Order: sequence, then structure tokens, then C-alpha cells
Amino acid sequence: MFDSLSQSLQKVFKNLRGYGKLSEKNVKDALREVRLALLEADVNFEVARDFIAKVRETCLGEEVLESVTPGQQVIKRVHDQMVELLGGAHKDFNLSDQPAQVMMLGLHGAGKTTTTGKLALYWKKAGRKVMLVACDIRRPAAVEQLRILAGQVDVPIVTPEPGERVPDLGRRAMRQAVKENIQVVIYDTGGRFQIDEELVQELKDLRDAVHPKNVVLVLDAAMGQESVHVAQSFNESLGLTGLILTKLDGDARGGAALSVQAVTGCPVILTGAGEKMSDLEAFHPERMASRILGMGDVVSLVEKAQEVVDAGEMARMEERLMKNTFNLEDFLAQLQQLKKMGPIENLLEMLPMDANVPAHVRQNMAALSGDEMKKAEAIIHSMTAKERQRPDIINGSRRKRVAAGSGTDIRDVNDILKRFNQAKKMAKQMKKAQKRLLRFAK
Ligand SMILES: Nc1nc2c(ncn2[C@@H]2O[C@H](COP(=O)(O)OP(=O)(O)OP(=O)(O)O)[C@@H](O)[C@H]2O)c(=O)[nH]1
Ligand SMILES: [Mg+2]
Repeated sequence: MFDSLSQSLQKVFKNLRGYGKLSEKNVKDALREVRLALLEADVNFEVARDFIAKVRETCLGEEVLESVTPGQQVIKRVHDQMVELLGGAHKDFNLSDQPAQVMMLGLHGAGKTTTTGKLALYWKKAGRKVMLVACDIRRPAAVEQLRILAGQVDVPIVTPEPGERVPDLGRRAMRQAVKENIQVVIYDTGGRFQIDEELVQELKDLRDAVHPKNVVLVLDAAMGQESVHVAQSFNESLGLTGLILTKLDGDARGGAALSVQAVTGCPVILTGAGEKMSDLEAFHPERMASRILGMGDVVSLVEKAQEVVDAGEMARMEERLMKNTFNLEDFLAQLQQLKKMGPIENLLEMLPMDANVPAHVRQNMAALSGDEMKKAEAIIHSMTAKERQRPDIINGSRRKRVAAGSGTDIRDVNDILKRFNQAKKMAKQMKKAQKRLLRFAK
């Protein structure tokens, strides 16, 4: 979602790094470009203006302009301000009540029901007992949708009795939750195309019946500036405790997602980037800023990997990746693990942009379908142990033999070797970028 913003900011930064010394004018020019990039990405006008004013203030001091790496210093200030803009430290739900309650609300199609299911899975994985309550009683299909999701993630659900009002349903669900030692109750509520009195009253009635500590607005990040207004008015009428941004996998410009926290003062807690139940991520301002500024989000990448990939295998792979000694066997293992990690496009977005991985390489990495995977396996298995460890010895005649042995074409063998070299290159660049990140963090 933040691709084009990311690219334009990196262009500005590249220029900055080029200067040995920076004048005030250099800094001002660069910040003007940063401001344009933010506006182009649909960041709220006032938010962008304040952002630049704050960065400028910290950038024109002597210790920046006179430092050995003035460009780097300016980039660091932009990064720090971006972290601030996104809310500073990571915020979490308040789960201190027994049971804790989370009320989900938002406009029609924002992703409330889907995210309710995702949250149930998220907490269930963390070892909590979760219960869902279907409070969207206007549409029978809505109750059914939540029932299916509850079944998928295997958590209990309370649904409305005929004629039951939402506050009564909420109270009944709470009594049941207490009886069953449930730790988190999540209420999925109904949406509208726009905020109206009736909707607000309905939500207030539920809130006042069950007193949830978490009143969470689900916001479609692809809605643009409109989502900022939506968040503002829900916040004014209901007092939100947090936000969840959905559809970050879309191709919207993302600026609204960056502004909404600054405008409402409500923390973004989680983000959704996909329709699957596992497509939910904790929102960490620091990591998001790094990702947008092209420093990559290596931490989230590793966390994601740890969730689905066997830990021992992961550690081994990481070590070899970083040592840059990985061979074709590691490559195959890597491909298999990557496949387990879900949509590869999402993962590649977390890699440092300045790892300079050309678009076609990223696509190449992503393009291994199930059949290609089988081919790759057959090819690598047809090599001798020595060849797998030292791919550089695989010359023309060896390639021919491997192709015959694996029932593939010599072109397929070449293709796999090419991909292997690209992966190796990518690992090398990741290592470099990570080193820079570490230096940067100091
Ligand atoms: N790509 C993508 N799609 C999402 C995401 N979250 C939700 N969706 C999709 O958005 C559509 C609407 O999601 P719902 O969860 O039904 O939205 P809702 O807020 O409950 O809508 P109403 O109940 O009608 O008010 C569905 O098709 C979801 O699959 C996301 O993070 N990424
Ligand atoms: Mg719904």
C-alpha cells in the first residue's frame, strides 16, 4: 500500500545522501519534496504541514548540519517524526476485565465481521478463551457469516434469539461468558453506509449495557481521506479506544492510514492485509515507519516466519542466509518455508527497499507455483551432493545430466540456478541493509 510513497521518499533520501555537507537550503528543499510526497500519498494536508514543521525544527540545528553524515541525520529525523506520527509506542487492547470485552464497530463493509474472526484466532493462538457475539441482527446473513467464521477458527458464538434486542443479547452473552470462564468476548455489530443517529444510538445502547473497555473502530484503509472523517465522528459520539485498519493489501495510496491516528488521537492497534483469518498483524509504529522509509521491516518478517516455520529450521536458515553460505539445499528449504508463509508479495514488502532488489527479481521469487515447486524439487534432488553444496561447478554437461535425471528441460535447470543466484544476492543485500539499520538505530 505504501509503495509509491516509499519510492518517492527514497528518491529524496538518495539525493540527501549524495551531499557531503548540507546547507539550510538543501534541507528545506528536501523537506519540501517530502511534503509533496506525503500529499501525493493522500496524507491529510494539516498532518503533512505539521509533520514537516516538526522535522524542520529538529533538522536545522548545528549538530545536524555540521555532523559527518548530515544526510543520514536528516533521514533519521524524518524517521523519528514518522514514528511519532504513527503513535510512538505500540498500543494494545485492555484485557484486564474478566472477561475482557471488545466491541467492534464501523461502516458497512469495513471488515468488522472478518476482523472479529481474525481477532478470535489471534487470541485463541495466544491461549485465551474467546467468545463471539453476533450483534448485527438486522441482516440474518450477517449472523450466518459470523457463525461460519466462528466455526472456522473454532470458538463459541452467541447468536440472537427471535425478537431479542441487541443490549439484551449482549447481557445474555456476558452471563454465559462468565459461566464458561471466557476470557475475551468480541461483539460484531452492524454497519451502515454512513454514520447516522440510529446507528450511533444502537451502538451506545450496547455499550451502556455491557461496558466494554475496548470500543474499536474498524476502518477500511482504502477509503482515503473519508476514513479520517469517519474516525473523527465515531470518536466524538462514542469515544473510541482504538482503531483497526483493514485492507492494507489494497493498492490505495495509504496516506489516510497515516493521518487517522494523528487526527483522532486514537491508537492504531492492528492492521489487516488480506481476507484469510491469519491476515492480521499488530501495528508497531517503529516498524511501519521503517517499512515506509524503505529500511525494511526485518523484525516483522522474522516474527511472521517464526509463527509458521519450524523454529530450528528457521534459525539454521537465518544463520546460513546471514553467513551467506547457503547452497541449493538451503535454497530448496527456503522456497518450501516461504510457501508456508503465505502471500509472498506481502513478505517481500517487508524487505528493505534499499536492498535494491529489482522488481523482476521480487516477482521471480514470488512466481513459484505448486507445479514449479515440484519441478524445483526434482531438479535439486537430481544433483549430486557436491553439486548442491557448490552450485558453481554445475557446468553445461552437468546441467544436461540433471535435466535428464529430473525429467525436465535444460531451460528449467538454468532457471532454477538463476533463481538461486538471485536469492543469494537478495540475502547478501538484506544483510547489508540490516547492518545499516542497526547502525541507524544507535
Ligand atoms: N483484501 C482484504 N479484504 C478484506 C480485509 N478485511 C475484510 N475484507 C473483505 O471485505 C469485505 C467486507 O468484510 P466484512 O467483514 O463482511 O465487513 P463488515 O464491516 O462486517 O460489513 P457489514 O457487516 O456489511 O457492515 C469482505 O469481502 C472481506 O473478505 C482485508 O484486510 N483485506
Ligand atoms: Mg459484518
